[in-house]
Amino acid sequence: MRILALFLFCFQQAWCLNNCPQFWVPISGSCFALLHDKVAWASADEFCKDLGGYLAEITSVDENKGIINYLEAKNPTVKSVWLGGTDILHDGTWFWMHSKDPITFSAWVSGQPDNFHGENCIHLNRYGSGTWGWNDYDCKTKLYGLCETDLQGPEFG
Ligand SMILES: [Ca+2]
Ligand SMILES: [Ca+2]
Repeated sequence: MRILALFLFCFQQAWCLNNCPQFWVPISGSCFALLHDKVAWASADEFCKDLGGYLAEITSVDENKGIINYLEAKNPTVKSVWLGGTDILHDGTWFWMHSKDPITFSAWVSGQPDNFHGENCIHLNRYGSGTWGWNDYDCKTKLYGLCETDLQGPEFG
């Protein structure tokens, strides 16, 4: 009975949502997983959806930092990942594909986005100096996809 009460109480409380699915890691109030295969942006988007998530939508400096720390600590050979941002509808108007929200927080590297030869998809990239930043890139380029999904409630037996 107590368990049931806790479950019902937790059901509508955001602070009760503190679990990530297996193989996903909690970062800045959300869950993330890295695809271990390099694919084009649209394919990465599909894989993330099939896994119950979506391509990562970075909406704060803390989230951006947390993801960079995770990549450097756990996947040091991965220097570039697809994010869920695109300007595929209108060049220069950037939005997140899953939420459809306009991109307000951004971490573009200096000089980007430049729409070089018509680039419409955002990746998080580590540059030679070790600096991380966003760049608009050719959506057909094959990169690792970074998936995101929401925190989930505790499991009751
Ligand atoms: Ca563009
Ligand atoms: Ca670019």
